[in-house]
Amino acid sequence: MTPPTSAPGTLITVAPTGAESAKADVPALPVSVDEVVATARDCQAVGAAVIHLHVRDAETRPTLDLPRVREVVTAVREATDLVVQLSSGGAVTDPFDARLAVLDAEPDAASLTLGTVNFGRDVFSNPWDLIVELHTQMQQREIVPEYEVFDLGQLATLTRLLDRHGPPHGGHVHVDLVMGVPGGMPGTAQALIACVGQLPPGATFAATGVGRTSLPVMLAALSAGGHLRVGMEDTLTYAPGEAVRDNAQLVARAAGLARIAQRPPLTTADARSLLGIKPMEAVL
Ligand code: KMH
Ligand code: ZN
Repeated sequence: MTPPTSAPGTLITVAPTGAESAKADVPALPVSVDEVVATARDCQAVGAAVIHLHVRDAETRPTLDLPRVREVVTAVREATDLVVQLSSGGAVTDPFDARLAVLDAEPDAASLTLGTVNFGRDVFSNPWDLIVELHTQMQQREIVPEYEVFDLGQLATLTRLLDRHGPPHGGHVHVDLVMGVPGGMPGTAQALIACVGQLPPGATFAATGVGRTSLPVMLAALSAGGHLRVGMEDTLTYAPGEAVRDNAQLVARAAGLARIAQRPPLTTADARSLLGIKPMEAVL
């Protein structure tokens, strides 16, 4: 495909929490409802348009408990205009039925990983039947998927999925390349360009570089016309020897680089239009 090099602006997604880091190890990680809302507000103020949410329980552990998930979705919607994207990936230990059930919380969008991948010493399991179930349930519930790709071959799965089961709700295909996970593709410009060449026609992409691949992936994505995902789910070190202060610090850096690339951060309204998500006033 032709890379979308003339993309007018940059969609910035913040992934503030994830399921992997412990609050005890990373005190700045937002885990309570109040902390997630504060981070969401701060990140929107410096350029984020989408929030990718993993929810924690009162003991700070990752949870897919539906009332808790709904509480966080509602709180973020009340405090911000951000597109609310729930993780359907959860933690590597989460069962498939609980991962599917997060769709009951009626987010604007949800992540949908396109294949099983080694995840450090764990396995992030995403068999074909689960992929199809998530895709078709999101079509029926009018939830926009963000297709998460950890390896090149998962883009072939995306093409097969769209061929067999039709386009996602909203009609637009948006992919997030999650790079640098130990077990997945490396966080390099070469790997990113290989993926861009395999995107379905008309698709947009964002890229996320885990850990120390954050900056090279961000720069490669901007130069290839892509969008950005940053946050403490993926990156805990701002510079060698310097811990990330908070999610807004990462979003502000991404927004600054996007402006230097003359592709400034998209507003939340523009992000909804790009992704095929209904306007905010239609959600509330
Ligand atoms: N926590 C990882 C095992 C997603 O949010 O959809 C999976 C993940 C992907 O973070
Ligand atoms: Zn995630």
